[in-house]
Amino acid sequence: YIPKENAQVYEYLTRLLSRLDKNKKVGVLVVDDSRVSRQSMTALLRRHNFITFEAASAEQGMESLRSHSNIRLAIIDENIPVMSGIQMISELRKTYSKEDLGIIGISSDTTSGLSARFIKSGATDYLYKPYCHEEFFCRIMQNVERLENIATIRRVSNSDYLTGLPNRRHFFTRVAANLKVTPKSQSLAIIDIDHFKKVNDTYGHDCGDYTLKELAKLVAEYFTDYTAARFGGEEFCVYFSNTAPEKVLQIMEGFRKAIANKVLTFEKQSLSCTVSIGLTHKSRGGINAMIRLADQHLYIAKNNGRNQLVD
Ligand code: GH3
Ligand code: MG
Ligand code: MG
Ligand code: MG
Repeated sequence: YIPKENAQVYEYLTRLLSRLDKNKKVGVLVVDDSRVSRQSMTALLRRHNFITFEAASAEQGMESLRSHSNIRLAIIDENIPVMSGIQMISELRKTYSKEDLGIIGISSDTTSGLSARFIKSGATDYLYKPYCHEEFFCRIMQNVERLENIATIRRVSNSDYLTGLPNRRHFFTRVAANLKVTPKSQSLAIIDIDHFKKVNDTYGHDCGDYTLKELAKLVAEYFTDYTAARFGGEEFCVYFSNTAPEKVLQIMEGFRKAIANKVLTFEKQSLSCTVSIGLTHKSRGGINAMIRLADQHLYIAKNNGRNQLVD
């Protein structure tokens, strides 16, 4: 129960509760050879709802990271057997970037400039023993929030604000990654809404936005197994790899018909629209060459009367 009378207290407690709720998904690994030290940290972490993992050595810690993908943060003691904490951090950074894993180095040795060496080896923070509980949590929360901010930036920069679909940037990154593994076959389709300007002119810009969002939903549903994005304005694109050209053609024709048969309702008005599609399977010259070809095919589809696909 949160008392509503004091608005400031209410806001603070609500924020705290939502924080505790989010922590339930965050795994924290504690690497320390001293069981007492480990357990005092995990007990504190669990009090704030974190999922905790313990390791007594670098090797155990690495194994734990490999088998638990929910670990976002590792607290690593400098003084552990075989490999030092600093060596372990350097080793981990070969696999886990600072964007994916926060690392807090911890030590009771305050004399040797260890904090600088922690940071240089790839730690995102450090903490000296003995620590007070408040500082412990400040360090933890700062790291967790930094990772959340990175996740938000990633999500926002890869999705289209209006429709929520992946955007052009995401599309190019995904396709470039796929090109590295040299797929056997590739196809690219550009979908352009016919006379979309008329939708805006006749029903208003809000209706235009609504139409784009509804079509984007269909794009997302229809192409879940492929890479689809809002390419810009009223255009969408889909990339297929290792899919037979005949199958791609069939899928795209199916999509064109589904749009033509779809009736949308906006403020009690019914409307429908059609799309023209330019498709290509020729991948010599990379993605940009494919886009050029698909665009040429789209242009032909428009000139031939729209609501059709040109391959
Ligand atoms: P065509 O069949 O030749 O493609 O005709 P068109 O009207 O669809 O093409 P044109 O390129 O002339 O116009 C595209 C229109 O799309 C113009 C622009 O206002 C509209 N548009 C682009 N992005 C958005 C958006 O985010 N929201 C809305 N409401 N309209 C948009
Ligand atoms: Mg130790
Ligand atoms: Mg267009
Ligand atoms: Mg158009």
